[in-house]
Amino acid sequence: MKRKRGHNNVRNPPHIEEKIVLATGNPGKAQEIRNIFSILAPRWDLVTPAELGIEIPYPPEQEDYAANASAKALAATEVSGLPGLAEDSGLEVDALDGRPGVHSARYGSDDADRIQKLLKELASTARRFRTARFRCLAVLVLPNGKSWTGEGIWEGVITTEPRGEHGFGYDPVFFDPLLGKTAAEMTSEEKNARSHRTRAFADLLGKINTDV
Ligand code: ITT
Repeated sequence: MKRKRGHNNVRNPPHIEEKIVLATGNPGKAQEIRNIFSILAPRWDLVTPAELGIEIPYPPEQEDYAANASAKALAATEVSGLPGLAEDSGLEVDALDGRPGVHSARYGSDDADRIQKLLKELASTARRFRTARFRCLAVLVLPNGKSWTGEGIWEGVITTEPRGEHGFGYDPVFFDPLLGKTAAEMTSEEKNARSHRTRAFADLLGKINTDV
């Protein structure tokens, strides 16, 4: 008998009534991802490990965003038995040959320390050479092992001092020339309309939707 495309259980994306574990320990990220999904896929039910009362043993960091995102999503799936959604992201500064990149979270002890360290490293770099981008790799893994990956980037310039109160991480020093604001000066709607994270999840959802 001929099998209908899209009716093979091994390949199907999560059912909309199924919970999906959002595998992140970063509250800023978690909030943004929930806001992004409320627009892109409002029927997906994202739950954090804390809400499920489980702990995810995150694997050691690797040199590769996709490998890190897959490892986080897979760990969430293995512990919960539910689909796991994760992303790995970072800030790539051209004058620093792409650093801190995949190691952005560990570049300093907290957000303020990371920003000060970055501004110090760039102290003698002229504005036109302060170009940078955020990169995000998003992964969804199903309990049967099937997975999809999406990628997004957001181009900008590193400022000489922090500006703005919103967002998290490097947002106060990441300036978007098209909007004329740092990411921390943007409303969450403005940031989510442009960010690497939105683009990565839109790319991921597009691949899932067309993988029938
Ligand atoms: P999880 O692994 O638990 O998700 P994490 O913060 O450790 O959280 P990453 O390893 O992916 O996540 O590190 C990403 C870092 O890159 C993050 O901690 C920020 O410092 C920075 N970053 C990524 N996206 C950002 C954004 O939208 N705004 C500001 N900084 C961002």
